[in-house]
Order: sequence, then structure tokens, then C-alpha cells
Amino acid sequence: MTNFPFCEGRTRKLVTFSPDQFFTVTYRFTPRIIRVHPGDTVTWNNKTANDGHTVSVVAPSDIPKTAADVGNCAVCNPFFAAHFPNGGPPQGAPVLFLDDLKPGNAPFKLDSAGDSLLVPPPGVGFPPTASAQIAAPAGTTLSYLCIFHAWMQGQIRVVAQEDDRQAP
Ligand SMILES: [Cu+2]
Repeated sequence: MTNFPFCEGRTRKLVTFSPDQFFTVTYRFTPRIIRVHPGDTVTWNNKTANDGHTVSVVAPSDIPKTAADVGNCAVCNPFFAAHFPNGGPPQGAPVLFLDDLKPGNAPFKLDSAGDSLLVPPPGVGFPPTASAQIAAPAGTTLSYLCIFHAWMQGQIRVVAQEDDRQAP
């Protein structure tokens, strides 16, 4: 699956890639890297007007690193299928949270690859926010991306309380 309905009509030719500088549209996670404590809750707030996004945790080696990777995001496909079991949006109700690529129950927790949040766009019947408790232990880095816009990439660095004063 290479066509994501949220992106239709928006793609232009992709020439170069570097993190935070690779856009077909200027979507990004801000800040791109966050530091949290185990058990903290993180809320993603969708400030784009028309598009949904996901926070999809993947293995660091699966993060797209080239324009070709972004344009054909293999790791995005199973997330897309699991979030939209009835087909691409807007058909059917999406699954808002995935736990290991299966429908998850509230309270949402992120702890490993395969966990994913859908952050809806405003005005589609869901709040344009998504929250999850970070359930990974200190020392873990969770790499994540948006499956619709795979250049949107972020990291959740889980640190112990006593590590607060260390640099990221
Ligand atoms: Cu996105």
C-alpha cells in the first residue's frame, strides 16, 4: 500500500532527506525528541487543519532514512491495515489505539514497537488529541513515526527521575 488518502494531492517530488528537513508538507512533531519518566502520560495535539496523524512505535532500524524509504514505507503498512480495518479513511470507524498491532483498550500505553495512536484531524467526531501512558522502563528509547507522513519522526526517551539533569 503506497497511497495514503490523507496525503492525496499533496505529494511533490522528493529530492533529499534529512531529519526535520524532509517535507511534502510542513508537518512535524514538535518537539521531535521528548524525555519522560516511566508512567508519564504524553498528549499529542493535532494542530494541522485537515490531516490525521499517527504516533506509531517502530524498531529504530525501521525508521525511514532515505527519500525512497519515506515514499515506500513498508513498516507503515501493517499499522495502516490495523488502524483502518474497514479500508482507508473516511470509511468505517478507525481503531484509535493499537497494542502490538491489535486493537487496544484504554488506558492507552506505549511500550514497544507495534503500539500506535491515531491522532485525528479536528472536526471528525473525535478530539484532535491522543494521550498515552509511557509504559517502557527507564533507559528505553521509543522511536516513532506518522504512517501517513513517514518523514514525521520522533523519539520518546524514557529516563529515571535521577537522570533529569543529564543532557538528552
Ligand atoms: Cu502525519
